This record gives sequence, C-alpha cells and structure tokens, in this order.
Amino acid sequence: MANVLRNSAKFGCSGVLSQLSIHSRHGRECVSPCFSLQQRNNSTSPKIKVDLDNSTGVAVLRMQSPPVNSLSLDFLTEFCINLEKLEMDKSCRGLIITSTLSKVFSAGLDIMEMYGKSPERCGEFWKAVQEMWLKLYGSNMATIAAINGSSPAGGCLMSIGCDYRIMADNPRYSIGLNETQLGIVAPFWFKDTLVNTVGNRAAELSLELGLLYSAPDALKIGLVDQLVPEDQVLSTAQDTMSKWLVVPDHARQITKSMMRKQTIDKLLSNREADITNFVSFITKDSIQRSLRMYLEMLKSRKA
Ligand code: CO8
Repeated sequence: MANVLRNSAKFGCSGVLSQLSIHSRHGRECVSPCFSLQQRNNSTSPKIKVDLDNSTGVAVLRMQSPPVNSLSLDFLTEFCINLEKLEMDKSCRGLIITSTLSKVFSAGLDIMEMYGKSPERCGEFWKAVQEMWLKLYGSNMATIAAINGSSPAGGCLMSIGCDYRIMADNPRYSIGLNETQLGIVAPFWFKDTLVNTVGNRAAELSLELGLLYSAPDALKIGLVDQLVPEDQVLSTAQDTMSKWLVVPDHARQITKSMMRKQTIDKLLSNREADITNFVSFITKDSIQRSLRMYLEMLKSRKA
C-alpha cells in the first residue's frame, strides 16, 4: 500500500471527520454509518457537489461556492470530508476537480479568514489548509484539475496538488502563486509543490514576483499540462482520466508516493511549527495592513 495514504491517514483529517470515522466490516475506515452508499457517492452540499460514476470509477468534485470559491474554513472542512470519503471508497479510482462558477476555478484562500481573526482561529484555519493539501497531494486516486477559470494562490495550490492540469484556453484566466503581491509569503510546502511542477528557476521567478500567468503562459512554463476550449475542459479531463486509469493502480500509486513522499513528509514533520509561523506572521500589524489594502483594491476594482 502506498505510503502517501498511510501518512495522511496517520495524521488524520479535520476534527469533524475524526469524530465521524468508524471502522467498517472490511477493515477500512469509513465515515459515519448514517451515510448510505448512495449518499456517500453522490453527496450534495452548499459548497461542494460530488458525483461518482460507478461504471468508470471516476468522481467529479464541483466547487460551487459563489462568488469565487474562496477557501474558507467551512469550505476546506467540506472539501476534506469529501476527499476522505472518496479515498475510502474502493470503487473510486480517479478524481476530477472543477468549478461550477463562470470565470473562476478558485480565488484561493479566503482572505477574510486571515483578516482580523484571533490567533486561535487563524491556527485552526491554517491546519485545514494543510489538511487539504496533504489529502490531495497524497491521494491514492489519480487526480485531474479541470481549471475552467482563474486560479490564483490557494486555487493554484489546489491545482498543482493534482496529478494533471487541463485549463480553459482563455487568456483572461490566470493562475499562479501570487502571494508576494499581497505582501505575504507562500510557505515552504507551496514552494516545494511549485518546484516539483515547474522546476526551480521558473518557481523562483514565479514566487518572488508573485506572477499570475495567463493560460497560454502557464502552459509554456508547465504550470498546466494542456489547454482546451472552455466547453471541452471537463470532457477532456474525463478522456484523460480514462487513459490514466489504464495504468494498474498499485504501480501508479507507489510511483506517485515515491515522487511526492519527501515533500509530504517535510510538512508532516514540521506541521505544528508551520502553524505557529503562519499565526505569528499573519497576525502582525504590518501584514494585516497589507491584507486590508489588498481587500480594498479588490473592492475598488469593481467600482
Ligand atoms: N478571499 C475572499 N474574498 C475574495 C477573494 C478571496 N481570495 N477573492 C475575491 N473575493 C471577493 C471580492 O472581494 C468580491 O467581493 P465583493 O463582491 O464583496 O466586492 C467578490 O469576491 C468577487 O470578486 P471579483 O469581483 O474580484 O470577482 P472577479 O470574477 O472579477 O475576479 C478573481 C475573480 C480573479 C478570483 C479575483 O477575485 C481575484 O483576483 N481575487 C483575489 C485572489 C487572490 O489574490 N487570492 C489570494 C488569497 S491568499 C492565498 O490563497 C494563499 C495565502 C498563503 C498565506 C501564507 C502566509 C504565511
């Protein structure tokens, strides 16, 4: 069994999910007995909708949290619960992540979760961000991001947490880790994931300048793997997934673990320190001022 899943299981999921977890008949952990199989496979909730096609073993997770699918604590908790449910479902082999919103895949972390919040709340939030990445980057499923809109910062992290990225060929959509533009710093595991995706030099430029790449430019540096017309993003993801699933699961999973384990273990062994760093950084007056200015800029753009 691949190490990735063991690692993420060892460190558990959100508190909510830990409370729901029980052991099932066949020895794998499963979620609360109140979920029927049908419900587990096709959950509908306000922020995320998951549909698992039992005939193909492919689940489509649709983010549907207007206006911009920002990653709030509630959103992340729901995301992790859904991911864990799919991970434990033997019939699910592949996951496609996409958005129901027009123009936006995900605007990244919900800035309001980092602005004017208590240190305790910031710590809880950051733990959920870590959990989202650990579960996605370490998933045993084959994962494809069907990026049908802009995907800055945490949205980009979610995308590069997948195995493959297909983006709408629309120059108005952008993707990248733009943290420095907000006056904040992408943590080491954001950086490591980007380096693993585009290489050291492109990651260095990208991170220092907080670059947001248009879809064609993202393709050029390898931040996304493929561009397709907007109305074909999901169907291309489905076609691509069927090719990925030709590869025997165990061989793909062990290979994925071999490629990603070191990066995952680095966060796992520094998890508490990373939370402490985030909380002390984000609650600084100067950082709070930067975030306020950024929020004002976002609002004024509309005016
Ligand atoms: N969080 C909270 N609210 C947001 C966010 C966000 N990330 N992004 C947009 N919004 C709000 C806007 O303020 C606006 O609110 P309102 O309607 O009340 O005025 C509403 O969502 C709609 O936004 P737009 O009008 O801008 O929507 P568009 O469709 O025109 O544009 C974009 C969509 C391109 C996604 C645009 O909103 C955008 O660029 N957003 C900002 C994205 C961004 O910079 N995110 C960075 C978040 S930080 C992060 O993810 C990593 C942090 C790591 C921390 C490390 C510290 C140590």
